[in-house]
Amino acid sequence: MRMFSKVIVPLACLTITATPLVGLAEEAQSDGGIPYKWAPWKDPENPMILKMTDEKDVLFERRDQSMGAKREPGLFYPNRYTFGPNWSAIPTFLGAPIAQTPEDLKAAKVDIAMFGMTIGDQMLPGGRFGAQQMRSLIDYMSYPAQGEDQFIGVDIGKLVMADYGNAAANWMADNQVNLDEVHKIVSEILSADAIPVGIAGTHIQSYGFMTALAEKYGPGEVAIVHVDAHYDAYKAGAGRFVHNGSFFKLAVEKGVVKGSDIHQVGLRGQTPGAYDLNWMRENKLNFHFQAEIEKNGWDAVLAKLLSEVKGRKVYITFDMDGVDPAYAPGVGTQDPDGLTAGQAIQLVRALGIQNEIVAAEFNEYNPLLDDAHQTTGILMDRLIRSLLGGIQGRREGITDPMYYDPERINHADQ
Ligand SMILES: [Mn+2]
Repeated sequence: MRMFSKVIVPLACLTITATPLVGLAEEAQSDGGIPYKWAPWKDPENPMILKMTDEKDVLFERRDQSMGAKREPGLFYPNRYTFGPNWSAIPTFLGAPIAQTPEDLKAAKVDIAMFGMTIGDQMLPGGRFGAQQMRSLIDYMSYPAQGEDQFIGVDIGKLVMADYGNAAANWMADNQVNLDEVHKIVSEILSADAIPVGIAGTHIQSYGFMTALAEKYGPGEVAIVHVDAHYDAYKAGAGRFVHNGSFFKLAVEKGVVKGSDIHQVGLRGQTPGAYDLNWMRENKLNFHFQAEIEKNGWDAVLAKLLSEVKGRKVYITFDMDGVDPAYAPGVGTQDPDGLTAGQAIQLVRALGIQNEIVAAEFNEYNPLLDDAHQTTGILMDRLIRSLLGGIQGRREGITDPMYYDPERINHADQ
């Protein structure tokens, strides 16, 4: 069973309660809120639980593709031109061709399946628009899935990439219901032995990644590298089982991951307080606060982080607010200080070289708050490309995460 289903199935069982509601309808609700007779989303048996609707959510219904042109499984190239920027193309992630099903991914032996996420769970909302924005960046570097990494000198175009479309999100429902679709799409991509790279949306979706990875590999088999200003193991539910600042707490408590699998970097801001920091210690999270970077220097912290995860399968969950807002202003929860753009690029490249990357996502981008030059979006694009550079470098036999292309280090040596 999928982990999240375990959470919501009991709620669904409690939804056919028309008869008991009659008896309760006359009673004022204990919390002073809307009486049950006017609040079908409340469970009279448990005032802490919101009921989901009994109706099928049409937003998650998959289209019957047999109505379209017949085609064999494989990649679909939507564009007229072989080369050129996205303003002369039907926009896709990195200009990659389109895959719609796991069969497409398998038939084309896809390495990297990028998909957009559309959950809007941010403090300053707008993340749901990030995926489409990333396909349409006003950026010279939007050519079809290619480009030489200028640090290690490998061509990311050697990877077989696909744009796997978006994961839908019900923008009016509680965002917890949207996690099923993230779980399903990550699972589809994993079933095709491709690497899911989730783009945009908000950090709650990490829960759907972790449950899908736990199903495939077993809980505790994947190390998580978490770049963020925030620790995301907040004790308070804020009215929910899980939200974009608390998903690690639920994941550890439900046994989806072990605390010691979580490796955090860039933490700062006004939290955690003593209670949550103690929880992080008790559960053996590997956290690297910005304070550690300031005290010991980036190189030392990066080396420590890399040694912690060496030899492990890695899932990267990259919150754009982990980067200094000087480089990434378009986020939902801004916090001054943080990683530089260069440090962030180095980190994902090094992980791509050193580790078997089993999944990655780059989230919390809010295009409504980005600057006019889409600085945050363009950095996120470069982070994705740098990760792909590292992955391709590893495939070409590069083993040192600190490797640099000699031709790009010193022209005098040539
Ligand atoms: Mn976060």
